[in-house]
Amino acid sequence: MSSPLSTRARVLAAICGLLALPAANAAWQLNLPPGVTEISRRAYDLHMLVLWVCVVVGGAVFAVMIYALVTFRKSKGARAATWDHSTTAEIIWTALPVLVLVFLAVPAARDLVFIEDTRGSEMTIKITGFQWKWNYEYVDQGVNFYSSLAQTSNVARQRNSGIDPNSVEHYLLEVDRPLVIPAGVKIRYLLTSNDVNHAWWMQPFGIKRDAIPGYINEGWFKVDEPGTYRGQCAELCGKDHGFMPIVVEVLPKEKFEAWLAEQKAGTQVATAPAVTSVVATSGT
Ligand SMILES: [Cu+2]
Repeated sequence: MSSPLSTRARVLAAICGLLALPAANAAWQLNLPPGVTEISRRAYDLHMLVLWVCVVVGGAVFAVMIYALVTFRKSKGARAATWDHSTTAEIIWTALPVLVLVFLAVPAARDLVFIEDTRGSEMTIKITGFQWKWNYEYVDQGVNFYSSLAQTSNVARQRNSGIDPNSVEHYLLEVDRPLVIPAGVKIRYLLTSNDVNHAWWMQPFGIKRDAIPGYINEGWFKVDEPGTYRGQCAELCGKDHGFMPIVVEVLPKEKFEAWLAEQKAGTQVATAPAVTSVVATSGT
């Protein structure tokens, strides 16, 4: 049995917990992050618009429902309605949702067209999914390389490695060679796969598109802020699906040009990948 004092203490703790909720929410990142591209920001704005429309519709429906429940109670003398059909009501409850959907379809269609419009891109990168790595080919520059899970993560993930994954920086979100792109440049990507379905998911860019063998999907992105951005394969593609992250390094244009020249000077064409890749051990 708990004493009144401990009950009071528990209530106090609960109140403190509730007060701490806003801070906790920030840590949980409950909402969709706005991302770093125009595409992701538009997706975020559309998401917020739809959310607020849902809030208004939900609020209105519940308000009418609660009003009806409270006002038309039998105990207050209300009688069941005698009519069973109202053309006016049917027109209203059909027309209103149609109007809401049309209102939402306009910005949604506009954003879809924007996302698909690859015109005016200055550079093309072909992205190919492999079990379990990515290949990046700078189509017009003749640069081509594979991007695999970083050794630090790969070693730590092995059974009995004795390494605490929490101690590994960017665990399972680090690669040996990131995709390097220039900031502020519209880049068109061609996406395909060499074996099974993968998906190139760069959440900060607002991109999640399938890489399908025999098909080429197309899209674009433009990142204004230099930095390192991380994503993952988002299509269950086999036993090492969780071990083929994506890292994109966005460099200022001059730095990118220098990097590109360096790549062209070096041995840029990668050799064919080993079937089992660098993650070819037991640890699944
Ligand atoms: Cu995959």
